Amino acid sequence: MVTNRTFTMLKPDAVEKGHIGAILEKISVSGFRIVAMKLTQMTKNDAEAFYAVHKERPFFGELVEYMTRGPIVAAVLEKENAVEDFRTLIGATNPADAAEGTIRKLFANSISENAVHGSDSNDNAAIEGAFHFSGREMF
Ligand code: IDP
Ligand code: MG
Repeated sequence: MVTNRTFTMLKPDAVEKGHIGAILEKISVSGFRIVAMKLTQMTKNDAEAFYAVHKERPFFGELVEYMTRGPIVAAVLEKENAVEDFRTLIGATNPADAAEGTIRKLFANSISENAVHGSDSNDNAAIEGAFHFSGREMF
């Protein structure tokens, strides 16, 4: 069993709707330890760089607009099997397809505004965590 880290963002829609506390509670009771966390807002450049892998997708402009419109909560989380277990906890990209009890099922309204981000691999978790936090901000 390997303890590892993932990276998450509580996206602008979740923050706007006042869901920070409820989502952090789900994360905490699911066994994730908070390694780093802050309220921050991405610039257009930040969002274009963070989501560069999607730059050819038709929804890229909408995604950048959404992710920059207000503050997010960025966090690094630690748990055994963190990346995969966190993806299970958040549910499918489209909340309509997300399993009952998942964060997206509970708190998201649409495939575009889906409340929360979760890294898709250990390598991307490290890259995304380092995008938002310096080493001295991780505990
Ligand atoms: P993920 O967040 O579940 O990993 P990705 O395919 O990596 O999903 O997409 C990144 C983000 O882009 C999604 O979380 C969502 O906010 C947005 N997105 C994905 N697919 C669509 C779409 O078909 N229309 C609009 N926005 C989308
Ligand atoms: Mg993804």
